[in-house]
Amino acid sequence: MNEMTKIAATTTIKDWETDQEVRWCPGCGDYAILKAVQRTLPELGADPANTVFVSGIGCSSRFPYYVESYGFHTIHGRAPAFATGIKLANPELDIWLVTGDGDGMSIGGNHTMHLLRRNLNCQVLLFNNEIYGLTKGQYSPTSRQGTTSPTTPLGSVDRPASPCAFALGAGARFVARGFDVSKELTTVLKAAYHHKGAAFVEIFQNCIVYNKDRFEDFAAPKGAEHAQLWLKHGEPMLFDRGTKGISLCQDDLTLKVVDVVDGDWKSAGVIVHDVTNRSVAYMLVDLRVMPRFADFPMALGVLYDDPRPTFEEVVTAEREQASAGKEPNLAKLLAKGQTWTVTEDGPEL
Ligand SMILES: Cc1ncc(C[n+]2csc(CCOP(=O)(O)OP(=O)(O)O)c2C)c(N)n1
Ligand code: SF4
Repeated sequence: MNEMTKIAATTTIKDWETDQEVRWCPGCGDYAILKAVQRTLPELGADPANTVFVSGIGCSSRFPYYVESYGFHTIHGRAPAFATGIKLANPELDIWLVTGDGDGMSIGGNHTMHLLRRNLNCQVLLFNNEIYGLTKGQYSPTSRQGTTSPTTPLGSVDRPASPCAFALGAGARFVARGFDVSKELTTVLKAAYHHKGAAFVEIFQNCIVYNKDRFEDFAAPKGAEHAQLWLKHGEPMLFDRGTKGISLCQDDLTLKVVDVVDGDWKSAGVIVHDVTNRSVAYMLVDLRVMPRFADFPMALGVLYDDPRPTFEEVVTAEREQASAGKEPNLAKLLAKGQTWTVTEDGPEL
């Protein structure tokens, strides 16, 4: 988000739709995410002329074609490098980076890490379908152990990476989660936009062709009440229609599920969600994802939000300080340090 776009533009969902033919498989979760983004942008007062979608390579990375704004469909895993250049060249632009679990965690894992630790002011939407969709279903860094695919015919043996744990470890100051067909996704996207700095959002996305219904155990409407923990800052961590909550076990300092009787969550020891609590965020990202916490609900919504100065602010301030009171002099700059003249006999130092 940037300050300029606070002068709200008036748009409708139609203004964010392009004339491009959408080339995702019928039933792909990417459609729902696209709609959620196109619904969110008018509500944010975002301006298409001031918005840039940047992506790498993958099915998810086709996103910029389908949003009526500026867009860059770049090189595999390298969207963070382009986003950094764009933002430094014009810090007033709103940057949305769209990537996949392969694009952002595999070939681009290093670039994602540096964007997050530098805290470039942009929204990073990582569509996690736990597979390489575009290249026909090879396993990815987020695929669960035992995933059979063309590259792991006997089942994958390596443990999966957790995008949110990775983001926290890389120093992200905003970490959130949602899933493709969730009604709450727009709320999550808005929170990401309003965070000043790199806002990392993992969006679970159904690749209906190569990894169908991977997230049904918590994303399906049936049973959602015990499988989803929607976090809200300042509110107790309750789920299952308020009959269960999350508390901290004092003995081993891990989270545990407790029963809440007659709505008395305080007596049950349920924790109040504080988005600035980084230690708790580290624990929340593991729920349901790590085998030890498999019986917990999936932590969704804004897990962590604690802003710090952004990369472009610090870079701009440093440049201004270094150049304060100095007249630009290109000739002097070129003649600075060692110079030599190249003659037919070689350089003359
Ligand atoms: C340098 C390079 N290496 C490999 C590829 C092949 N490739 C294209 S997309 C992709 C993975 C995409 O997976 P993901 O980011 O999860 O996106 P999805 O298609 O699932 O949305 C790979 C390996 C490539 N295009 N360029
Ligand atoms: S291959 Fe999977 S991720 Fe790609 S468009 Fe088809 S359903 Fe979507």
